Amino acid sequence: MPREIIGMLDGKGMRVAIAVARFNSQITDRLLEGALDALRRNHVADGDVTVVRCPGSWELPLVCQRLAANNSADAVLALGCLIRGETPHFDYIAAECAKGVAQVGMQSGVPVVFGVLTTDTVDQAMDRAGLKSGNKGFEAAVTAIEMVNVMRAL
Ligand code: DLZ
Repeated sequence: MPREIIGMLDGKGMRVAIAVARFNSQITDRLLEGALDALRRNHVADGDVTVVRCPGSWELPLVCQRLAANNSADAVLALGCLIRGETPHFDYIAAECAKGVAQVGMQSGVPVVFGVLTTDTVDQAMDRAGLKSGNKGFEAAVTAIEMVNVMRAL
């Protein structure tokens, strides 16, 4: 039998930091609610959760970098919502945000989960923030818990 490592969904004692963008806050507030719900359901104590608001998704990597530094969090969530407009802004911000968040995880060794929606329309974003297609904030928080336990087991 191969040795298999599985990250359990138990967040007891885990410290989780959440960076959430205010831009498109009608969506990101729902992502945050979903994330907090998932953390509570998986035994992460409210007192072990830190929420930091930043202006937009562009700023998320820097905030995540600070949150991941100095062993202050076991996992970091980046929550944001990018909706494609008529200018190339979307592509620049989405690319840098994704790259930056990934880099923070790789450089810090702390699981940093990408909970940033990139959609064409507000409706698509609403669907992914709890309306029809689940809540990506909830999913991001579950991923964070699993990853902390995977990394602890490796
Ligand atoms: C400027 C901007 C635009 C056009 N669109 C979005 C968006 O859809 N989602 C988002 O999170 N942020 C957006 N921003 C703001 C940038 O992320 C950033 O906050 C500003 O450019 C200031 O650096």
